[in-house]
Formats: sequence, C-alpha cells, structure tokens
Amino acid sequence: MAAYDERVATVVPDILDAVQERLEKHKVTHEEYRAAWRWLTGLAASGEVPLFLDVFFEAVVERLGTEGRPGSAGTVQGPYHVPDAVLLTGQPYILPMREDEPGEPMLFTGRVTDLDGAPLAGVLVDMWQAGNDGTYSGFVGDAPEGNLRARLHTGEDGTFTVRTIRPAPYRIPDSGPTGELLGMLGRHTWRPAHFHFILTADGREPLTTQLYFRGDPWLDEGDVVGAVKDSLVIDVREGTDREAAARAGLDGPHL
Ligand code: MBD
Ligand code: FE
Repeated sequence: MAAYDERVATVVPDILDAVQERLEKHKVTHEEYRAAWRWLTGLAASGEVPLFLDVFFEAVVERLGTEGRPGSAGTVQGPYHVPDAVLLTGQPYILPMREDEPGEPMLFTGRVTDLDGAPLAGVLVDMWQAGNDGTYSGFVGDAPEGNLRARLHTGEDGTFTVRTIRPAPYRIPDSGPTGELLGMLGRHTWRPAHFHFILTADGREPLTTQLYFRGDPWLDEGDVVGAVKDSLVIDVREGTDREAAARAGLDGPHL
C-alpha cells in the first residue's frame, strides 16, 4: 500500500464529495451513471486521458501556479510535448519538416530577456507546433517522428530566428470521447493556431507558454482549452516574397 499522503488526503476527498453532491443535486439515474461509466472506460481505452485532462483542467492549475509572477505570461503545456526533440545549431534555425511540408512558410523571431529587459543568451528554447493539417507529429496524422519539434538556444542578443510553417488552428478529434463529450455539451472543439514553448535557463524559473496569431477566428470564437491570454497574441507581418514573417513574441521581460 502507498504511504499516507497528507495533500492527497486533503484534496481528493473534497473533490469526491463535490461529485457526490452534484449526483444528488441532479438526481442522476442509474442509467445515466452507467452511461458515464461507459464513457470513462472508453476514454481510458482511447488513450485520450491526457487530452481530456488538459482540455478541462490544465488552464485552471496553470493560472493558479503563475498568477502574480513577474515576466511574460505562461500558459498550458498541453498533451503533445515530446521531450528530447532534436537540438538545432546555427541560426536561422530550421524546424524539422518534410521537403514538401504543406503550409505557409513563416519566419519567427523571439527575443528573450531578463526581468530588466536585458537580453539573455544561451537560453534553451523547446518549441513545438501542429502542422498545416492541425496535427502534432507522433500523435495523430502521418507526419514523421519529430516533425515540427526542436530545441535550440538564444543567441548573444537573446534572439532566436526559426524557419517553419504557420501552424493551423487545432481541432480536437471529434471521433474520440473528448470530442464526443464536447459535442454533447454543445461546445466547439477548436483551439486557435499556436506555437508552444518551454524556455529554460540556469538559475531561473522555466517558462511554459504559447503564442497565438492576431486575426485567428478562434481567438474571438473561443479556445476550447481556455488558455489564451491577450499578451500572448502576436502580429504577423506579410512578406513581399510570399513569405510571412512574425516578429515580436516572447518579447519583454521574462524568465
Ligand atoms: C493542444 O494542441 C493544446 O495545445 C492543448 C493545451 C490542449 C489540446 C490540444
Ligand atoms: Fe497545442
């Protein structure tokens, strides 16, 4: 048997009590209980437990954990991070992608500073994103392992420039239990397009965050995960050579 854990013994009974109270409040029938039982069993079997948890609960915990913290806003990590992505050298960095990677080319420059605005060199940036079809490599779709995922370091001036493609809005698979539940709730299954980042530097708090793109319709219609913060929305500048360029982002004091 596991050792007594005071925190678990404090929080979990409170959550279970809340669930029991709501079953009473709504006079949930045995038939409804069985339907929920089948749904949860199917959720576990589908492998969507991480997706379900991050959609419904991660943003709450993230806010609690970073509220009042100085520096750039953090937001949720989500279920699609893969540790140990390829370590790139030599700027401009090029995210691993296929020769014929679908999507609009994008040049992204981030700038990492300390809380006083001084550039931070040698910060480890772990970056990942969905492809043009809205899927993350290694999870769904046919992109090769490691596609559109990399780790890299900021240069002497604290900046890093990455060639990639513009990510597409992400849609939770509507054939799985998470999408099915959202459908029954009358909710859509979209997230606005985004880059993911985890920034790590010696002796500093890591920063887990995302950046979104102004003009994305799902910024207005809502994010199914509820993880967007205004300061994380960046402008995209259209280039003349049919190349889109994004500047800013990860700008201003942080870490
Ligand atoms: C995502 O792509 C994501 O970033 C989060 C937080 C949840 C579900 C899918
Ligand atoms: Fe994501």
